[in-house]
Amino acid sequence: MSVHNEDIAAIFDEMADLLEIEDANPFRVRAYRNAARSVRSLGRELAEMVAKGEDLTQLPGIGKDLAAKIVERVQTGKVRALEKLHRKVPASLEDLLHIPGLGPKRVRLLFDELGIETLEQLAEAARAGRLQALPGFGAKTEQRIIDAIVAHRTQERRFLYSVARQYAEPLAAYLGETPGVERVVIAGSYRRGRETVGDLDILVTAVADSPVMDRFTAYDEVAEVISSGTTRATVILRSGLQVDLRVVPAHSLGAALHYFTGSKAHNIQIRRLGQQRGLKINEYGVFKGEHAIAGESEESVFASVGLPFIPPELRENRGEITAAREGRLPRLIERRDLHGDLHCHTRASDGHADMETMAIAAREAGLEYLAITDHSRHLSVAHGLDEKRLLQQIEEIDRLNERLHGITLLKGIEVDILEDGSLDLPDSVLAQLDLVVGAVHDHFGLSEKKQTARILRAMEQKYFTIFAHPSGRLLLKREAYAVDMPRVVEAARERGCFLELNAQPLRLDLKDTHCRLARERGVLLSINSDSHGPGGFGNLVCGINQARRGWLEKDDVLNTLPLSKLRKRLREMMG
Ligand code: DGT
Ligand code: CA
Ligand code: CA
Repeated sequence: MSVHNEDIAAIFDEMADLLEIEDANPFRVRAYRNAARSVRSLGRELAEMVAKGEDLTQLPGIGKDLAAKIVERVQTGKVRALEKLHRKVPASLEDLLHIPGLGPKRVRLLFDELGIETLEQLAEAARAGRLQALPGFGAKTEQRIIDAIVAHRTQERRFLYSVARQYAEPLAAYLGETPGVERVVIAGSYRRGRETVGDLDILVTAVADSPVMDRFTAYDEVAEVISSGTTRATVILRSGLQVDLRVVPAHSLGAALHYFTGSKAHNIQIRRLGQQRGLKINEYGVFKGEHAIAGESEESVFASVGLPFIPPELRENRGEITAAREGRLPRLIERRDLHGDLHCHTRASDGHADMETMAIAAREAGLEYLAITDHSRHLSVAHGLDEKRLLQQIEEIDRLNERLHGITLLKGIEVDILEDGSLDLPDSVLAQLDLVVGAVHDHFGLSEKKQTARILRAMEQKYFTIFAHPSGRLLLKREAYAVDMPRVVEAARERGCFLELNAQPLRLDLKDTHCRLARERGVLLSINSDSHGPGGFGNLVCGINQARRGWLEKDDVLNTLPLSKLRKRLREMMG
């Protein structure tokens, strides 16, 4: 088991963070920070020094106590003092420390008073104005925290899933062509289908003398080799994307796959279950004493703690383990379950293709129906349709449907929700459509109360069918507008209308947790490509990823209905 200096430095940093949250003696905290810095600047591997029995206390910043922890880490693979701290302080609290203005004391307070453990929860609480109730937090602090979270997110350089995929798949294929390589799997957040990924974590099984490491570092997209050893290497691609590669023995693949797929929070829970059964679970296998009892497949790892296989998308420690134990895991939706797409654009507004081209592309994507939903007049930058042009388009769709085979076009519009919550076109014309997709395209800065009221009012309109990209966010670019999403979900339930899961990689809007909320409240989602050209239907798979992360099953999604049933459902809704 190779231990690198960075592993040890990271442990010391982590311990310093956790001790600070615990309000420990500042001298102790500083000792850990100094040690981390010292370890990082060493010219040689600590593991090697340990193996040779050298005296570590000779190193700057390393006393007897810290030297013992290094030895413990190298020889046993763990540090008991860190595990003890983790039992007291949730690991995600460390992330909160990276927000300027949030010191350990405040992090502790947020956790104790509001149960905030993650940046996500912090952002939500701040936007909801709940921080102001805490001593020492005012409206200004709250705003600063929101801004800082935004800055922090863009700073840590993440890649859209769809971007990462462009680099990941060719690299995986390249590695797969190496002599002696048996399997290549991209694990980590990528395998969990997260909307953005920080880096790629690739696992490979190979015969002993496979040149896979050399081939990896020689890959022509590699800009920098950060580290490379016999079983692990890290490179930065020219794109800036970091890739971690690990070569694991075939009999450990399941254990490694489970470990490196994460999430960390999920892994910790699984390991805990193992501990309760006297098992040690790590990236090498599941061990009873010295004896490996599982680890070749992921199924065997789950089975060792009495669980069925949990799909990667669910592994976020959001109740999937309990659900698995109780046999309540969802049967996740798949791409082939989609029968149609209810949101796309043509040249009539801001699309790049005509209606027929879009229809044929949708048919080739295996769809049975496609709703044409160009923009409405208020969105003048997109050359939105007024009443007259929309009526012409309706006629054009009728004519086209007579000619087309294997695909049916539905009549729709992406109508602007105006500032007061009214719709951009009159009922008299909306009544002639199969469906009406409503969207917010301006006044993003309204207060949460006003924005929510605006949306709720729009949803009450007689011909409102689907609320498009409900939060308005653009990943890594623009935060969601302030809106009370649980209220919106509730209103959709009462009104019997639908919410969109916009599948554009930059949107993926609704986000996973809100998809799940909608499912729990019985509100159907429509997974729409929002295509602006014939290539757009390929994005549906990104929407499916997101839906799976939101625990959605086929029956939770409107456009899994075959056309006849969809029509019936829409007619009921449109009165
Ligand atoms: P990312 O890259 O930020 O999008 O997210 P992940 O989930 O891919 O995280 P990454 O690349 O840091 O690590 C990959 C997986 O390895 C992670 O999901 C779980 C596992 N892992 C990494 N560090 C730890 C750790 O300290 N403890 C445990 N239990 N698992 C870890
Ligand atoms: Ca990763
Ligand atoms: Ca990684």
